[in-house]
Amino acid sequence: MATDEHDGGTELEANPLFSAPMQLCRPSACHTFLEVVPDTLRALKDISLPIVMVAGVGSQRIGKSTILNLLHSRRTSGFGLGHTLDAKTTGIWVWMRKHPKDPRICVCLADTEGLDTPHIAQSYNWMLSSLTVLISSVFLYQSKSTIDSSATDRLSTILAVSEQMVGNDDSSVTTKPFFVWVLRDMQLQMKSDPKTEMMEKLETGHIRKMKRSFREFDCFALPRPVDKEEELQDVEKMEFTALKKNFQEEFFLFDRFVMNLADKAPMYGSTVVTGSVLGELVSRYIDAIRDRKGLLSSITELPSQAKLIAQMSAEKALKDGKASYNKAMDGLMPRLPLSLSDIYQEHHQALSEAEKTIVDAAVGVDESDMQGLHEQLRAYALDEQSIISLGAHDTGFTTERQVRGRLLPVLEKNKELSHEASHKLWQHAYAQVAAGVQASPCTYGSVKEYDEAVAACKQSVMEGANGSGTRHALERYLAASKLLISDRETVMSKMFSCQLSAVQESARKQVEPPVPPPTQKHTHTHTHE
Ligand SMILES: Nc1nc2c(ncn2[C@@H]2O[C@H](COP(=O)(O)OP(=O)(O)OP(=O)(O)O)[C@@H](O)[C@H]2O)c(=O)[nH]1
Ligand SMILES: [Mg+2]
Repeated sequence: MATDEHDGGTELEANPLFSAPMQLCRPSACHTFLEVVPDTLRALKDISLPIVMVAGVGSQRIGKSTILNLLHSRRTSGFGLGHTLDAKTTGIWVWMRKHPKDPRICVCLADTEGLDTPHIAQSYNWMLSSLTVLISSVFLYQSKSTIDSSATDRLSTILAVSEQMVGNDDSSVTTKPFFVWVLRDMQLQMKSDPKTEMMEKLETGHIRKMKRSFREFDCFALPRPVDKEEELQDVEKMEFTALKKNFQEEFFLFDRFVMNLADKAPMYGSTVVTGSVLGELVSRYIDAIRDRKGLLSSITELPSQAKLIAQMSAEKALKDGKASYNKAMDGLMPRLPLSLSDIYQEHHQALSEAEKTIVDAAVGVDESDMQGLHEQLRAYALDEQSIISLGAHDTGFTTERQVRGRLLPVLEKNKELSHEASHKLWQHAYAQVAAGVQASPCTYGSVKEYDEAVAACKQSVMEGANGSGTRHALERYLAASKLLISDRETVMSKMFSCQLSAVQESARKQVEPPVPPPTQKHTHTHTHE
């Protein structure tokens, strides 16, 4: 082992995690929850090099610890021995080694408790393996000889629980793990390559879920390490070289394959995963299991795997449905202002897309729960009462106050933009009429003339706004326009004062005697008197 400071040799050699496996998490006293082991967290904190975790998960007593021991140091002993009176692995154990090709990377072999121990609660197993998915870079899922439906269903549950553990925390590990299905005790010749066989056995729903949780997946088959049944009991006492030749050969390939996958440290946000980051992650996920209300905390009460999957799937489907609706509404914002009926149509379209999303995402959800999901989605977008009100007043905005739901901010923005647009449009068109009102003498000979000018102006503006979102807003704007009322009053008062002066004039004429016409000078020319 290199001991220079540069590759962390001295630091690593002194670290207890390199000399023997240590338990990272252990079961709580009642074996229903997990808790971290403080000594291991302390030892982890001293590792400042990037850590790549290679974890083995699967049924009990199928050789998980053995294979991880071989990956660590070609020895059959290590994990599952010497550190506990019970030979079986409980919780998660970790054991570090340097990467064979890059000594600046620590490969952390993680051994986990078997998944189908009879007296252990299913929920405990799901938590344990889901936690392992979240902290590992290479996830070795092991089963005996075949890929059967119970193993695929169990994997599906594990992935669903791990999605719950992450929740909406987008600062979780950004590099997804690589999934390897390891078939143990493979005796038969496979029809095609293991990955193809695996993909054929997996249902579309499983593959979809795996794609969300893993960066890639593959399958590897390993033969039995020894021939005779009785020899199996002693595998852990045997040297690697004493195991069957074909096992040794396949193991070499497996080892190379795994170490190639483990040559890059995962990232946690923008930080590389070191010992302290790993410790922090483990603690955080365990806290999430213990503290999170809702579905995760009810895992322990759920009667069956199918029920759990259905509940998780329903929750995820609703979340996806809401996201789909939100996306459509966000896309609508730059197109505002629109008429209310256009918005309502877009809302309907978005809702039906979101409902399709829910149908696609909800797996194993029964019909009544499905109906509940659709109702929740509709209430989220726009509550029932508002839909009725909106339908009745399709052209007005009088019902906005009754609207609740995700549509509300769209309507509010639309109202604001419509108002602004209407204001500008009308100001421009009305400018000439307004000038006429202010002119002295008033351009309009009567209020009727003014009303006709306003009506013509309204019509031209309405024609211009026809089909656009401003039309209804414009109508409302004009109906409520104080400017028009005050201008009309101005015209009226001008008319009134004109008429008044006319009346006064005529009255004055009646009271005062008519001014006699100027007398004419007559020149009488008497020709003959
Ligand atoms: N059939 C079979 N048995 C194996 C294999 N490797 C080891 N064993 C034997 O299976 C028994 C259990 O081995 P472990 O490596 O402790 O298995 P495990 O899966 O870690 O067991 P748990 O921790 O109890 O879940 C031991 O007796 C091993 O000798 C294998 O590839 N095939
Ligand atoms: Mg074990």
